Amino acid sequence: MTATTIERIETRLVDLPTIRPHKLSVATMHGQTLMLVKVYCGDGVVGIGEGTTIAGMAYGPESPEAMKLAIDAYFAPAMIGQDPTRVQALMAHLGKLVKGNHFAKSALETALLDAQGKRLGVPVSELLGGRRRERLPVAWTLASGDTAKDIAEAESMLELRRHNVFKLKIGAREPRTDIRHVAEIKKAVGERAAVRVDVNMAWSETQAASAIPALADAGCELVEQPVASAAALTRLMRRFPVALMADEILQGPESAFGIAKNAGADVFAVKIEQSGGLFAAQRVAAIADAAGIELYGGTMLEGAFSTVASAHLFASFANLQWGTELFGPLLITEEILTEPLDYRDFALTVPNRPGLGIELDEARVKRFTRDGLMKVTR
Ligand code: MUC
Ligand code: MG
Repeated sequence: MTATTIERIETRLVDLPTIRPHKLSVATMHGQTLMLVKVYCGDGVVGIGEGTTIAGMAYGPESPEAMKLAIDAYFAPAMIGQDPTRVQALMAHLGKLVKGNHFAKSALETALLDAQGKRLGVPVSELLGGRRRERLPVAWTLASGDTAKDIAEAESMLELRRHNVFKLKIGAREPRTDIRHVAEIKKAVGERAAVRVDVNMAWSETQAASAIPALADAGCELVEQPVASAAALTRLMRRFPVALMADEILQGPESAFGIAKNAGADVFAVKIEQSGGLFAAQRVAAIADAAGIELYGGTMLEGAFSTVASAHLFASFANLQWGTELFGPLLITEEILTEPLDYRDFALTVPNRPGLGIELDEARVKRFTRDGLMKVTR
């Protein structure tokens, strides 16, 4: 392979509206901001990565703006002149220079893998060990905040054959009100769809202990991150006839090991950004497999680039017992790709072209890009 180096890195913020308000226990989203990063290499190959958060900084410590700043000021200067083909070595080098910043690292690693796949003529899934499946089941989140609207949305998703697994965002209201909401939705969809909930850490341990049995009685099959701490989640384990899933407490391989060691979850929601990149997320999955913990492909409500990067990774997992929730691009009103992703028959098709296998529609994205395109060059 001819030697090449990284010549230029560009970042930009793209503000896109959502199809409806998306209500979580931590915030209500009306739009989504994508931090897109382009890595230009000397051999003419360009890789694209994405960093996205949920409701700015309401969900976690990073924001799209902070990712952009971290890349412009710290990561990019350290990457210029480096070999982009040694992805893991370069990411390890950056890991020594910059602590934390998992989301920014995930965006950069995605861009490097996209570039390397294009360079070698293989999809990113093949750089991760090879895909084991071409299509991934995709859950949809019902989060309008209104039971009747959520039921109508679920019905239309079933009619379209787009989703038959629904995750309900609860935790902002009294548990009693939320339980009624879940029961009504499950009653409406019946056996046609699975219903799960995500509490986003809103409950105390005692609230969780009294609400989870009622959720199980209502037909809910999975409860995601009901409480904030790993210790409390561990104490809730094995007490209810419903699976418990870790999300926010899963911040990469070390935390995964800590939870697995204590049998602290039935399921891991693996997210590439929260894990600190695709390789870190792969290690999280390996820990889960070794511990007998089941796997679910999570999302940060990402746009197409991070969604597809996640899809390449999840397609390579040995186990993916709970499917995925890679619906982020469908929550956004605008198409940012030259060719839309293929969502049908309750699944997403993993692109099969080199790299991520998707192409940014530059003209379209330009309309939504915040002013000021920052360039860091040699
Ligand atoms: C989360 O907490 O899992 C995933 C789906 C959704 O609606 O929010 C996200 C984040
Ligand atoms: Mg969650």
